[in-house]
Amino acid sequence: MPGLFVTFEGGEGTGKTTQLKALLTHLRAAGWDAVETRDPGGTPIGKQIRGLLLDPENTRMAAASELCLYEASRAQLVHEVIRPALDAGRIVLCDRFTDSTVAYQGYGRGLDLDLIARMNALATDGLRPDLTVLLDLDPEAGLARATQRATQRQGRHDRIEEEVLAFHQRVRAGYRAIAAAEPGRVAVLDAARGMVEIEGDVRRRVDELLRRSGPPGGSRVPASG
Ligand code: T5A
Repeated sequence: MPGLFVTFEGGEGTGKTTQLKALLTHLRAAGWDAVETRDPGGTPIGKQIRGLLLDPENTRMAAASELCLYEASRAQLVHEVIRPALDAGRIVLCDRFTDSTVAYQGYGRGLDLDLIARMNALATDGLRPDLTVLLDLDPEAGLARATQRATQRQGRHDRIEEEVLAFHQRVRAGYRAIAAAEPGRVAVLDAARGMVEIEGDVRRRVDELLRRSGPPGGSRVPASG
């Protein structure tokens, strides 16, 4: 039996990583065999590509190069991590996936949406999430959170975070268009609320999906193990 594939999407600082980790803890505590990964990244090759993509010094990167790099990292991630885990019946939680490319490179950069759909299909071999949690937040609020975190860590914004506000607003509009086109897959959650409230919403969606589709094969950790 195949596993279950859940992705977390949204603009900068919307709380994807926070919510993914909370769900992972919840699922593992309940005895599910769940793994986490992220896009771009998640593999040794993907980590190198992520470094290139987010380095704020790479100001001259062409939009087409950017698109190819995101897809290259994703192809490796699906091949090396996601597909094997799903085939083993595990629950996979992924921080960003194909919708990010539609929102950022499609709506944000203005690249052709049909081309992006074909490249996403190539990179994923047609794999689609069972559920996508879309954390929706005003980009100004999200960027403020990202800035606060960067200041705490004495770091700086990455290359994409440094884009102008209008870019991030187009990304948000892109995500909303994706959700409107696929309401069955994409759950839109108001990310301006407190972390615990959002966490409850995410759990309810995932628990409902597990009930509806039945447990993914092999995901339940045996009582003896
Ligand atoms: N990208 C990615 C593309 O352009 N195309 C693609 O195809 C893909 C896959 C990746 C970048 O690449 C772009 C998008 C990105 O710009 P990333 O690090 O994976 O970079 O993504 P980011 O959005 O940059 O991740 P962040 O870590 O900045 O944001 P998160 O994960 O959404 O937010 P999180 O959980 O780290 O929280 C941020 C801060 O807010 C606080 C947290 O404690 C933290 O300090 N917070 C809250 N504060 C108040 N209320 C809440 N509800 C909060 N939830 C979290």
